[in-house]
Amino acid sequence: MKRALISAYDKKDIEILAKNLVENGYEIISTGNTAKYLEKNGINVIPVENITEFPEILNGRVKTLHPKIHGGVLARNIEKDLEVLKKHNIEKIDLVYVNLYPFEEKLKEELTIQERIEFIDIGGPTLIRAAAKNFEHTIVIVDPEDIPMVIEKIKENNIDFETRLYLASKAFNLTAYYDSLISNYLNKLINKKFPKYYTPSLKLKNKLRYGENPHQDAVFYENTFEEGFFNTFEQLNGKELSYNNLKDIDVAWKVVNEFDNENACCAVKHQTPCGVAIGKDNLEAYKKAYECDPISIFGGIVAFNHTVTKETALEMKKLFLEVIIAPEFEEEALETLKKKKNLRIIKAHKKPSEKREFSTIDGGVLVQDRDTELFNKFEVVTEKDIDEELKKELIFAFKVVKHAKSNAIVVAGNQMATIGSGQPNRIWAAIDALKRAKHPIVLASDAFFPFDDVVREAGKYNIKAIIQPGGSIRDEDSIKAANELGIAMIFTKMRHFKH
Ligand code: 93A
Repeated sequence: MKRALISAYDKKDIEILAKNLVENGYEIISTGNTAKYLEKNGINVIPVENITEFPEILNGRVKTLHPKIHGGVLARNIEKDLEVLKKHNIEKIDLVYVNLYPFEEKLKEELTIQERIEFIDIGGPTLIRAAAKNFEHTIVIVDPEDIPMVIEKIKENNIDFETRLYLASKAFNLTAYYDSLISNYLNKLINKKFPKYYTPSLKLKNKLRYGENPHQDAVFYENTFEEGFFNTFEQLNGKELSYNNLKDIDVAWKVVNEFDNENACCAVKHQTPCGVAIGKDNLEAYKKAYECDPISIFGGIVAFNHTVTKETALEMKKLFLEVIIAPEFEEEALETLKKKKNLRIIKAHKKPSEKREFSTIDGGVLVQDRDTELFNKFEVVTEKDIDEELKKELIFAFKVVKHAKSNAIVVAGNQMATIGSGQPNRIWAAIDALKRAKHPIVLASDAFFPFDDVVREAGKYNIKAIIQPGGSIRDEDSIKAANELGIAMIFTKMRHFKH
């Protein structure tokens, strides 16, 4: 007779498993509540205590941690091991089904450390790992979705090597994830920024149609330890979000969150803002963002930091947009936009919260703090000074240039940003932004000027003030050029490269 051990916090489908196992010649061993549940469903169960001849102790902290259990799980079906079992009066356990204490769910509840750690399962992962290590001799199931497949194979008496390996791989995948949650929780308590091992808790959310391009496969893993993407963003309408949508939403939402009290609108194309503006209301902000660059916004992603009104919705309807993001939508605005069946409408519930950023390179992952600051200083370095109006434009432009791909130059005026970005040198970005700007009043640069060329180019467009980090060995050249041209210049002493 074969034996199966079933120990499940979530009892979903275990009666189906147990019933089928019994029909196929298995005896069932179970822990306290699992045994009660199965017996209520008319299944005969051997309580673990009967095997261990030891009661559950320490409020259930020790239930299955016993050689009579683990000997049975870890023994191979080879003569040597079976003799040992016999000698110690242990019976082989051929199948293990475990569903762990819900540590992940409990992270979302308000609990003390002491209450939380009670949901760290010890015996469950130990059973899973033991069975998975011994996968050639002990079947391990950790996912209720695998129950029908395993039952079928047991019926056919055909639990082959590949199936066993697949189940073992899922088992260790689960325990690694489970431990990552515990590790991240404890790490958060001690506030260690970069622990020795990188153990993100990422759970497969969905398969994407494709990656950046149709020939690249892609999926989305959600960070379940942190807030999670879909806790922040709720999709109210439209086609499934694509790989590129997800990345663009991230940028657009970060840009508008640079502004709190003002009505900001940001259009993003290919992960770079292509129009950003502040308006007296939502509609004006949108119209101005559109005007910044009426070409690139086509097929773009548009974000707001305030409620989208009906008027704005009607205006946006005229254009083909991929995604619209806002914290709120007026009822009529939503109705208007929903007429476009494919248009993805995203309601954002929270401000950006992730404190770190990750990027991959061949052979590793780079982790850094997210760039949440703006400047260290705000120092006028020229003969010419600025007034409040210019200061407003400069800060606006600098907030935008931070989010544009380097080398980035933003030319702004009338609270509208024209963005030159992604150039391997600064002057091309400057020429591009200056040429296209509707109101060239101020210029912002994400990093210092190695030469005076950008200042001289700005002079051609009567730029009144420039904001840049400063710190080049040739800063004096740029200051001299600004003085000659009557341009005011601010040093911020903070660079904002974004690659
Ligand atoms: O407290 S434990 O870490 N100690 C154990 O020895 C043990 N063995 C199984 N938790 C243990 N389990 C877990 O109990 C299982 O992973 C499962 O989640 C739960 C099932 O308990 P019950 O059958 O009483 O509902």
